[in-house]
Amino acid sequence: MNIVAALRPKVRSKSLASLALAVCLAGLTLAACQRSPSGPEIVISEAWGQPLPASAANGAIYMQIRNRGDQPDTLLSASSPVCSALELHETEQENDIASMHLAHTGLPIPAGQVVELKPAGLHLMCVDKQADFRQGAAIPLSLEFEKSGAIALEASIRLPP
Ligand SMILES: [Cu+2]
Repeated sequence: MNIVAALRPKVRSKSLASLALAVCLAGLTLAACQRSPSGPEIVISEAWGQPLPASAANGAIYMQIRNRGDQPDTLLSASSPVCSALELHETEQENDIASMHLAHTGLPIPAGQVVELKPAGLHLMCVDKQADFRQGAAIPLSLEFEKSGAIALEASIRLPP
């Protein structure tokens, strides 16, 4: 009896994670072995920033951070080769005056949810930008998550949707 046949009765009654493990034990695919059966799965989409005059010192970047996994994760920090710092900011509205402050602690990304960085809310602030935020430009970013590690992406500079 080979190992796949031996495992089959158990696999039928269990989850996909067990199936992945069975495939892993059978040595059929390396990819199945490297994927943990559960955890966060971060997908970042629609990263963008508004076009700005070249003289503007800072530029805001927005995006949707989705966690398709079954465990929470936390955005710890962000960086870009074209920003002196890439800070997580939160905009607050008080008496018709908008002000920004640094969000000091990490940003939780709960399992199965989407955290939206958008105008008048959370954003990443490219401080002392060295890139021109002209329409059509792409700004390289790297976001560091507690469990998922670093995720690289580009934000496109365009008009608001
Ligand atoms: Cu800001």
